[in-house]
Amino acid sequence: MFGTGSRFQVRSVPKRYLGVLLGALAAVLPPLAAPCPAAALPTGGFLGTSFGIYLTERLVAEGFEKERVEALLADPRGEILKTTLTYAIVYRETKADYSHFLDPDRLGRARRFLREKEAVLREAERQFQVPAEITAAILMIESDFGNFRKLHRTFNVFATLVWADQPENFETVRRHVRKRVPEAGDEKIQQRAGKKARWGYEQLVVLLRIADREGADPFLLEGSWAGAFGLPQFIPTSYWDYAVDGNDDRRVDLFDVDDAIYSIGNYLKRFGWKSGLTEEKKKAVLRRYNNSGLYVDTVLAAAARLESG
Ligand SMILES: [Ca+2]
Repeated sequence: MFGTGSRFQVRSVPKRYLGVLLGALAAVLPPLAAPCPAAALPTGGFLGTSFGIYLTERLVAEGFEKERVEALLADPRGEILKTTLTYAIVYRETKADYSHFLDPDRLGRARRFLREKEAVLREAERQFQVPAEITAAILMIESDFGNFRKLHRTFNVFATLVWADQPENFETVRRHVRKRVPEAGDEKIQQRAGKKARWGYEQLVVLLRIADREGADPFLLEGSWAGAFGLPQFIPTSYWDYAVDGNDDRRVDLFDVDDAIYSIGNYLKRFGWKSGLTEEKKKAVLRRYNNSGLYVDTVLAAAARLESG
């Protein structure tokens, strides 16, 4: 599911010259007047940092081999993500605008998708009773049928959430959160950071189990700043519990369209979707996919337009 690539590659990064260069600059430049220079977020791996030690202890206690964990945390691709710190710790309720999903271009792409994948969609509909148009609407909104950019390493998203709950990182976390939510108080930030860290750690553990099962490099899985990945934008626990193999290649790859179609059907069925549901029951099941009334209304509106041709 992660594409190809060797596991745990370690590349040397010539950072040792940077300190020399900065030292030379400091000698010739006057002191800067910046009142509070921003602490740089960790990059280049976590091994040897207090966060790395903390995460190693927890993952080893979880049953992962120490050598494997240390190799993972030594990987230079490990970094703390600014976007996740800024957006994922404290939410600001916004009225997400989904109306652009109902524009003719997108609906045209959805109609083409329904034609091109008709056989798979109808077979999935038979198995899970989720109409093809609902599946197409979800794929359209979640990832535009895969025409989205993979932005963030999923491992780093969850590592960031765990890192953000370390007391020594609080000042940094607060600065990033307040860029987006200036009124967020310390107590709220701490409380949210704790909650997100518990959730992020659970996701990180499942991500590593998925990587083990699929024989894949966990750093190659990429997705949103919130940790969702693949065409249907599942998080690791949703992948683990509900993703299924739709093309019978014995792999569950949410970047594969057939697997994505079947996984959405399986997810919704497991949360109670069946044929003949009332509109209210449909909404309740779809809220289990994304807990937003606007999202649910947009899925149903898009599906209704697709059904009408
Ligand atoms: Ca498959």
